[in-house]
Amino acid sequence: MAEEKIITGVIPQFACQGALRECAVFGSGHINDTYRLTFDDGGLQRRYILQRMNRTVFTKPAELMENVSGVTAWLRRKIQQNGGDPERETLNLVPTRGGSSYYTDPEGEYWRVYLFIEGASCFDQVQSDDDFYQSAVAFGHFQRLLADYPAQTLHETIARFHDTPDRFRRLREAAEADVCGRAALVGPELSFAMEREGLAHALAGLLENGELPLRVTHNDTKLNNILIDDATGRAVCVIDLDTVMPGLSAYDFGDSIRFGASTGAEDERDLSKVSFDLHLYEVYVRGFVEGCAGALTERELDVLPLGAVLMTFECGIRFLTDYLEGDHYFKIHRPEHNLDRARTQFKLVRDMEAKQNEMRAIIEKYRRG
Ligand code: ADP
Ligand code: GN1
Ligand code: MG
Repeated sequence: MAEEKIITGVIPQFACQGALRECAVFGSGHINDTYRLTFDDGGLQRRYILQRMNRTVFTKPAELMENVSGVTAWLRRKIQQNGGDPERETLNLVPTRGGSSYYTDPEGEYWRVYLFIEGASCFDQVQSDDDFYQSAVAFGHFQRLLADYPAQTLHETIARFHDTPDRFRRLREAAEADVCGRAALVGPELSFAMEREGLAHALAGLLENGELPLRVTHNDTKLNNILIDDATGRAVCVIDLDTVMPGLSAYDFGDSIRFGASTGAEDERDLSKVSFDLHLYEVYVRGFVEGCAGALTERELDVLPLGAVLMTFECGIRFLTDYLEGDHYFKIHRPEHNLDRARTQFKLVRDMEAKQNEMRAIIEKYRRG
């Protein structure tokens, strides 16, 4: 059971139904603190997800929750129109008893509650080709459902989130400042990154010159941000909507590949186990192109392989920066966790660079749908 003050101070603020039976730490996200709540409602079990939003990462909770409310209401409507189940196919916020989408506790922590999506699971690594294919269809479909969302109403919840040139600049500054005295420990990793300044700029330029359209994207499309139905094996729901913002389709595609098409875990210490799996990449391309159902331009399809390298590189840069700055952003569970994570990402970047021709050929194979 979690801390007493969550049970007595936070949970009663929300309009959950029944009597609380259990509050347990849940999931493996790197950002928020997540709990699974179990209630007994006259013999009926009701479960919810309670989250303490990370207030260092998300500094404007009202804006963040406005995005989440807007996007989930939009998805709800679309799912209803398509004859789906809106209680399972999108996140559903449970308001506070005062009718707000979130609660601020006396210590200034921000909390929210979602209905728990039953009978579905999240995976930290691909278990079967079909799971990965399903996640690809779902993320593609998600993008299509939001294609006509009024993007100008979305707040930028994290400024410059996928601005890779800016991430690159911040890594250089972190290495120069070297506040923890760790720069000397990461010479090869820093050189690897510094040799690739051109890569950091590759997609940003295409957006600036109008070659790529700005879309509403999820921006954090890793496999464990999708729920797969235990009974049917189909993707049920896209979760973790904190970073839904205008972005490039290549970001969403790329981030999924980064995480899911690796033969090893994101934090694997034995790098011989980490490589980029072209077969899984192909599985994802097939699903994503299908899910987007013709919504992507030819140019967007061209740059998907670049998106994969770039998102992997960017994530490696972010982990390395956090390691140099003293691990204040991503949750860590061991001292060199962020460095281990940076190393897997850079190993994947190298492997993807070597396989760019094959990656492009696979796009050609599926681009006509
Ligand atoms: P983080 O930003 O920390 O990654 P997430 O919103 O992704 O937080 O939630 C963390 C984990 O909690 C997910 O990977 C998933 O396992 C679980 N989870 C989140 N929302 C739900 C939900 N509505 N129903 C069931 N499980 C959920
Ligand atoms: C974080 O929240 P989570 O664990 O789904 C991060 C992503 C990174 C990812 C790396 C808001 O995702 O950008 O790609 O870790 N989310 C945020 O695993 O920074
Ligand atoms: Mg998550």
